[in-house]
Amino acid sequence: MAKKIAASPSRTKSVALRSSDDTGNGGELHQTAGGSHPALTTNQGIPIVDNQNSLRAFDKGPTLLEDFILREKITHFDHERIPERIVHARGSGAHGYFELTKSLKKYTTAALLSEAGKRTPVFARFSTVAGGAGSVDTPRDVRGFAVKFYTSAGNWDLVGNNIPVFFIQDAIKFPDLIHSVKMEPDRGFPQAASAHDTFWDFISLMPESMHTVMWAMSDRTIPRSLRMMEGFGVHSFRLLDAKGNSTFVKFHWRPKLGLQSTCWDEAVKLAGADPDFQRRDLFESIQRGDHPEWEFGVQLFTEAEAEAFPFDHLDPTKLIPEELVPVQIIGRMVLDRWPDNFFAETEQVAFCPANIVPGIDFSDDPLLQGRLFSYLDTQLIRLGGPNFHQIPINAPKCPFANLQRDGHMQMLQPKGRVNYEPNSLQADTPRETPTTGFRSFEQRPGLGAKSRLRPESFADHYSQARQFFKSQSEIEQAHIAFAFVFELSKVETAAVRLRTLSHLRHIDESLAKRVADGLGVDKLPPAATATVKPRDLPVSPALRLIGKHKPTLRGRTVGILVDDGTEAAQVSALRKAVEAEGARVKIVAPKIGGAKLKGGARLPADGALAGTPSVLFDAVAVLLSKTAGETLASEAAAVDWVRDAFGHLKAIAFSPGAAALLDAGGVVSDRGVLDADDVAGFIAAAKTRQWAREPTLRTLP
Ligand code: HDE
Repeated sequence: MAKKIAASPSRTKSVALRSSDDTGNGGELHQTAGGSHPALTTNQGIPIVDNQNSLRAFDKGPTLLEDFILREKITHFDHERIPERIVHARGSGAHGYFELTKSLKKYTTAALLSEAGKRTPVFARFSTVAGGAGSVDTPRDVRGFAVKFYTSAGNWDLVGNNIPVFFIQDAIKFPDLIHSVKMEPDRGFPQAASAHDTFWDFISLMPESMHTVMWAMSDRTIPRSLRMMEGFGVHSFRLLDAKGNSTFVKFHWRPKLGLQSTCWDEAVKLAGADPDFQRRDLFESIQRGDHPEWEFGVQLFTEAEAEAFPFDHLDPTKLIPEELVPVQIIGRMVLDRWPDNFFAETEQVAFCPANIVPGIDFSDDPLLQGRLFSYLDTQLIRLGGPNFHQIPINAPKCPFANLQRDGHMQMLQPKGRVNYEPNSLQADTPRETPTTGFRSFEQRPGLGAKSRLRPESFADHYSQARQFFKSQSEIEQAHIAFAFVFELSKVETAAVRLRTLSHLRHIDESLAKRVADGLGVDKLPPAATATVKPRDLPVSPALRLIGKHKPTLRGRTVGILVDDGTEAAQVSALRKAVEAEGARVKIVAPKIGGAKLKGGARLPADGALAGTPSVLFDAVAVLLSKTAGETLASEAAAVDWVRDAFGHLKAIAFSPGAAALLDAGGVVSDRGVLDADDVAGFIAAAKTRQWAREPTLRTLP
């Protein structure tokens, strides 16, 4: 016979306190070692006596169907997942506010854009596009940059990306694009990667994708942090004034910390070292009060100005260079609160470009027009019915009322007998607001034939791709060439590689040659057929990433490798200087318990060497005694630590005792490798990557 085991730790250790009314569980508190807790109940409010054992017919006997507590708990668990987003499944979000610093009253009636100083609550979600919800944070991928503004006139969703253009011109191609980049259907891999045959097969058959592909192969798609990337609304929108006059607008987000990307090798290693690298970075920065911030900018232009652009601004594969229409900064966004619950907020937030407020309107960009349909449709399947707007994260923070009723998961209990309009039976039913309600721009299009034709003004697929490449610095051009070689080297079908090269010839002949060389292609294929001959547009330095890097350590992290015998004074001098710059220090030691510094004090570690590679830091210091330096020179994790920091172009401060380890890691002297006593020199070097080092250690195409 089975021995009777105490059913529940909380039951055996606790004393149940009955509230005075004794009719429900609400007043019941259990006193446990941890303090007072509300009573554990079923979803029907029935107090649970034992949360450790299911109800069985007899000792070692079968479980009874009658156990409604077990069935409720397991059933709820079985239904805990909802379909993940078909794109942008992997994402991290946070609450904050938008503050208008410059009024656009002249152009728009939108309250959030007209009262300088006004703060509007926001929820922002950043995402990768291709990977599943459980995929890693650092693949090469476009990042989503979606912001829900809870304005006083309803919710406005600006659902953008971290690059200003898109792969396709017409919404009808979106399922094809996404199918091509996601896992291949027969084999179910690769996860979160564009480096495979189906993506490049599709792309190389879509000349319109070439401009965005250039961006995708640039370091923009391997950002260092979500706090260090730009955001773009991509499409043109309209601002409408009180008379209904329209001004076109493109929206921009600019990170306060400047732009920064990882090196490709670093991004790959980060995927293993910390799959949640960017989510953790966002979480930790908010938790410690170092609130991520972006400036909000607009490019404003009239219809007549748009007519004179050398491209069609309604084509989402084109951008408007800042040199042509400057970006005016009109506000800022600060993210200052992590969600209480990831699922309830970040997972259930439902963005929709069709959520727009009076004073803003859509343009006729055919991609935007398709999106206006897609997002509501996807939420119906993802969140299960038409009442998802009642989920707290999606509900407007201003009053909202209409006569829509019922449906799955209706949470509201409307009163009265009237659920139609017009009506006369109930005085408090909602009515139209003719003066302040949402109005569309009164467009009077000259009617052409109903057709499925692309406008001729969308036909130039190469000029802006060429402009982008020519506008990059040498380092960035080399990285783009490298990314093409890397991605195409993963493509098994030689014809697809050649077809891609045939497009690159229109963008830049030298780029095509470099990529061909990197792939081992001896003879370039003929250039692809171009409907419109590519033109040379003026170089636009604003398109550079490195140019937008700020020489700052703010928001960055410096890793210090220590071991027994490390000089305490050296650690504290460095820590002081790094923290004074607004950066953090993390101590890494062979053991998590830390190291016994010279003089005897133990310095606890933030990470153990084996699990805390240098890819997690922006700059590093190796502060070791001679004995420790020599011992660690034969420890692979330590050798990799310094080799990678050097290879990823980071500043390295070192104590003389670290020499043997630096030698083992192939670290050679350059302007970014500094004596730890030169604290000022190290801080200056740590504010940027050591670009001059790159050609000495990596063969770039
Ligand atoms: Fe999306 N996109 N998209 N997209 N998109 C979705 O909506 C879609 C496009 C973007 O953090 C889906 O709620 C179509 C451009 C972001 O929750 C879906 C087309 C841009 C997010 C959808 C596009 C975006 C999405 C999937 C071509 C940048 C994540 C889940 C017409 C301007 C939002 C969801 C979040 C999400 C459709 C193109 C950005 C399926 C049909 C262009 C940031 O509705």
